[in-house]
Amino acid sequence: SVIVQNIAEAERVGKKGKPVKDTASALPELMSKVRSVVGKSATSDLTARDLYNALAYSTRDGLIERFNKTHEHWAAKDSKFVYYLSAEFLMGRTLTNAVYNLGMEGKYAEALRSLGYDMETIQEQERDASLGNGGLGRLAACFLDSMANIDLPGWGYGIRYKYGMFKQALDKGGYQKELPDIWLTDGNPWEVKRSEIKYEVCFGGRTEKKTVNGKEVSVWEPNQRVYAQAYDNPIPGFQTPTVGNLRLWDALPVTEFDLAAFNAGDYDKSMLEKEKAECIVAVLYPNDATPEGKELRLKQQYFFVAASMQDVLTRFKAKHGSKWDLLPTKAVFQMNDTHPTIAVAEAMRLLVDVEGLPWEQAWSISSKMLNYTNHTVMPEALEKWPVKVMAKMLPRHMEIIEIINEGWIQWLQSNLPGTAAEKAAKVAAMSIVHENQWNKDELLVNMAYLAVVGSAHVNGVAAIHSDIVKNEIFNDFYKIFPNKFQNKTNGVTPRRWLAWCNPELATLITKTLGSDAWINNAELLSGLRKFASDKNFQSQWRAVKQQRKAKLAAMIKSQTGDDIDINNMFDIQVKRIHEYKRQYMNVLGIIWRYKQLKKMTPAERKASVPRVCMIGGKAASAYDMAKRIIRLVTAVGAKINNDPDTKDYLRLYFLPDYNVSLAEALIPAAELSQHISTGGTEASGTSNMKFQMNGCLIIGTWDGANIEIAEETGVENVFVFGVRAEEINQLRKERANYKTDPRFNEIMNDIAGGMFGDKEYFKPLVDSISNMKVGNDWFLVANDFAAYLDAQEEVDKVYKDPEEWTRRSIMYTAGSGKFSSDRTIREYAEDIWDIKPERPLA
Ligand code: 475
Repeated sequence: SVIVQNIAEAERVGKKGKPVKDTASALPELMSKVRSVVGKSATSDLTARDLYNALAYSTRDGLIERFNKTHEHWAAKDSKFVYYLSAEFLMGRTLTNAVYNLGMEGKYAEALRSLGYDMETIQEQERDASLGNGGLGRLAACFLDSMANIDLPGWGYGIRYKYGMFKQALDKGGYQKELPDIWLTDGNPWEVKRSEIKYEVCFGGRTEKKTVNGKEVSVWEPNQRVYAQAYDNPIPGFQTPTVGNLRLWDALPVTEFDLAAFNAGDYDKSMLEKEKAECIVAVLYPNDATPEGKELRLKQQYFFVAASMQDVLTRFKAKHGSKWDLLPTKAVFQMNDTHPTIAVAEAMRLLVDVEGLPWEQAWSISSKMLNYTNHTVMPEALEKWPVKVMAKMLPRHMEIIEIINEGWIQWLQSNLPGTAAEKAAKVAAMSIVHENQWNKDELLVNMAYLAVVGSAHVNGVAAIHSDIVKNEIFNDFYKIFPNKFQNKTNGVTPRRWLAWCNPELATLITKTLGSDAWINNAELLSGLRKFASDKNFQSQWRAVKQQRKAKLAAMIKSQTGDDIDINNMFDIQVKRIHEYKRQYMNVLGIIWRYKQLKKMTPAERKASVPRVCMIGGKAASAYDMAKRIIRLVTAVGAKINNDPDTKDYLRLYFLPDYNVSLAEALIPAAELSQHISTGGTEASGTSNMKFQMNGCLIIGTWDGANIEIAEETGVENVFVFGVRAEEINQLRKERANYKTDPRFNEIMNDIAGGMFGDKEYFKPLVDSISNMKVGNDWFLVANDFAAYLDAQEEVDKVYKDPEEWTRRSIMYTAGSGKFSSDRTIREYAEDIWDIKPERPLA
C-alpha cells in the first residue's frame, strides 16, 4: 500500500540524514514505538490509531524525563507544595497540548506528513478525559496547566473514574440520551501506574473508647477496607522544563480474590470484594452545581481525600519525621468546592489519632494548611450530609466533626456580642451541625460551614461572586473573620484556549506583536489595541475568523448534511443546561426572530442579518426541565432549518456531546457568544473568557466574570442587558404583578399551542415561566426578555458594520490578558498558598 512505501521511503530518507527539518529524529522514534508499543512491524499497514499510540508513547517519554527532573529538583529543594483537591478534572485530550507544550510539533508534523497523515487526524483518535462536569472541573485542569507553566511546586489530587462524564446523544425524537463514557478501554498512554504507592482507606464500622497511656481515646474499627492505588498524569508547562502532576486514585480490593469461596462453589462471593472496591471509583456523578446526596458520593469524596492526605503526610514524615509544626510550611491544600471538605476531619484524625498530637496542636496545623473555594451561589448546591449517613460511613469523622463544632460553638458563645437570645440565634445559624430545615427530625453536617471554620482562607471566583460570598452566603462568618475572605477571579489557560486551539489567530497575533511571548504573558495581548482600527489588520483578522467558520461549517455539514453560509453570523451558547443560565431565553429570542422573518418580504429578509445559532450542553440525567429545554432547541431547530422562507436567514443547531474537544473547535469560530444568566447567579463563568480570547463578542448580563471582561474590553464593546444582582430579590417578590411583554406572551402561546409539536411535553416549560404565581420564573426570563431582544437588535446593527464589529473583536482579544489562569494562579500562590516558583534546570 501507499503507506508502506511511504514508511520505507521516509525511513530511508531519515537514515540518510537528509530529511525535511527534524524528521530524522522523529520518524525513527515513531517507528521504534510502532514496533515496541503498538506491536506491529514498520512495514505493515498502520492505522491512524497505531500512529496515535506511537506518537503518544513517544511524547510520554519526553514528559516522563522532565517529570523526573522536575520532581527530583523540587524534592532536593524541599519546596513547599500546593495540593489541589478536586473531585473533578476535566482534562480533555492530552496529545496536542503535550506536543505543543514540549515544542515538538515541528518534528512530529513532518514525520506524520511523510506517512500521509496530519496531526489533526491523529489527534482525533484520542478520547477526551472527561473527569468533570463543567466549569469547576475545567477550571481545575486550567489551574494545573498554569501551575506547571509558572513552575509552581504542586499537584492535583483526584479520582481515576472508570467512566467519566456521560456521552450525550440525541435520539430520533430529539431528546437527550445518555451513553456511558468508556474512555479507558483502549488504554491510556498518559498515565503512569505507581504500583508501589497505595494506601488503605477504611469505611464504616464503629468507634470504641479505650484507655491508652492513661488517656481515653476513641478507636475506629472499620468494617470495609480498600486500597487506593496511585496513577500519575504528567502536566507539562510551555517553554519551561517543568512538568507537574495530577495524581488520580483507583480503588483496589485488599483481597483480590476469595479463593476459599470460589473453591466452595460460591463464585459471586469470590469476586465480591473486588466489585465493592471498584464500585467506589466507577463513575463520575453527572451533576453540575447540584449536590448528590447519595452515600456513594460521600464514599468517593472520602476515598480520594484520605488517600491524598496519607500520601502527603507519608512524604512529609520521610523528610521531617515528627516535626509536625513544619507541615504548614511544606504543604497547603486547596479544596475545590465542598466536595473534598471531609479533609478537615481527616487531617484531624491523621494528626490526632494516628500521629498522637494533642487536639489543639493538630487544629492549629490543619487550619493553617487548608483553604476553600466556593463555586456556586445556589443555596441548594452547598453540600449537607445527614449525620446518620456520616456516622454510619465515617463514625470517627462524625465524632471529630462534633468536637470541632463544640469548640466552634463555645468560641462563638464567648466572642459574639449581644444578648443571650441574640447569641443563641447566631449560634444556631452558624452551627456546623444543624437541623434539616425541611425535616426537623434530621440533623445535617453543613460541609461549607465545616470548610469555612476549618480553613485559613475562603474565596469566591469573580469579584461580584466574592461579594455575594461575603455579604450573603457566609455573611455571619465574614463579620467574624473578615480577613479570611478573598476574591480570586477565574482564568483559563491561553495555551489550550488560544494558542493551540486557534493556530490561525495565534500566528497572526505573533506576527503582529513581533513575538510569541504573549502565550506565557497574556497581558502582552493588550498590544493588539493599537491595531484595532487598522483596516489592513482588520481584514487579516476577519480572514482568520472566516477560516475557522468554514472549518466548523464543514463539521456541521458532515453531521447534518446541511450547507451553512459562512457569511452568516455564528452565534453560540455552550455550557451545562441550567435554568439559571437561561438557554431557554435564547430559544425564545430565536423564535421571535423566526416569526419576524416569516412576516418579512423577500427583500426585507435579504436586508436582515442572517444567523446560524448553535446551542450545546449536557443536562444532568435527573434534571427534567433541562432535558425539556434541549428538546425545545431540537424542535425549534427542526422547524426553522427546514422552512424554505427562512432557512437562508436563520438556523438553529443543537450540538450534541459538548465537551472540551468540541469547545476547541467551536470557540475559534464564534462571532457572538451568549452568557445570559440571571444577575447574581453565575459565580464566574470561564467559557466567556475563552470566547473573549478568541475575539468573539459577548451578549451578556451584568453577572460573574462578564463584568470584569466588560471592564477590560471596554463596556461599550459588550452587549449588556438585564436586571442586576442587587435587584433580583425585589423583582422575585413582585413577579405575581409583573406585566409581561406582549412578544413574550405571543411566544408562550405559540409553544403551548403546538407550533413546535410536542405541546404536552413543553407544557411544564411554558408553565414554569408564564403563570406568574409564587415560585414561578425564579430566573426572571419574562422579566428580562424585552431587554434581551433590544440587546439582540443592537447586535444586528453592529454586525452590519464589519469594521466596527472587527474593531470590537480585536478589542476583546486585546483585553483578555487578565483572564489567563497564569494570573489567577500567581494570585493564589501569593495571597493564599505562600509558594514561590521553582524552576528545575533544563
Ligand atoms: C460555576 N459544579 C461557574 C466555575 O469556578 C464557575 C457542583 C456540584 C457537583 C458537581 N459539580 C458542581 C459547580 O458547581 C460548577 O461547575 N460551578 C461553576 O464553577 C468555576 O465559572 O460560574 O457555575
